[in-house]
Amino acid sequence: MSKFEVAIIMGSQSDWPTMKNAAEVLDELGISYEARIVSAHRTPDRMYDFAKTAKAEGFKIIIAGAGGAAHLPGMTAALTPLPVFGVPIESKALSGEDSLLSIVQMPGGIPVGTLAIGKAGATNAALLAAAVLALMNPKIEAALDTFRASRTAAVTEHPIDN
Ligand code: RP5
Repeated sequence: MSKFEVAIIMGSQSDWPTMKNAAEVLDELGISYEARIVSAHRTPDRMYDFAKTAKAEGFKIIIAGAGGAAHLPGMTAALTPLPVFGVPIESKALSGEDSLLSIVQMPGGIPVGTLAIGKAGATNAALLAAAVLALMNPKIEAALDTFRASRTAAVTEHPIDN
């Protein structure tokens, strides 16, 4: 069994600056994860092997980031019963709209929970994963409550000059 609760997968090393934001949130919440580069196009066999064994390995949730013709989240979702949250990477050519539409427009029956383009999406994918895990884990529930309370407390009532 994997000692990791969440798998963060991405299509390329170039996705890591975005996906790192998911990793940082999971770190802050004390949720174990493993980050892997798994490309639907360049390493399809690796993608297949990962997705087919992810549940048996003990992962509970997969966060998948990809850009451009972003097939990784959908193909992964087709191969595993685990929940898959997709993060559209902000591509250079089309600013991530290509990634977003590639990930979000899944056919009925194979869901990918699609987040926002870029950093916000990666951050929120981790928070969504935490919210699901919190249903079964009181420690994660408490960590998520603390995280949310700290973000609320950080919002000043009135704007200030920076
Ligand atoms: C996708 O192609 C990756 O997810 C990445 O966002 C995009 C570009 O990859 P690189 O050419 O930077 O490796 O598969």
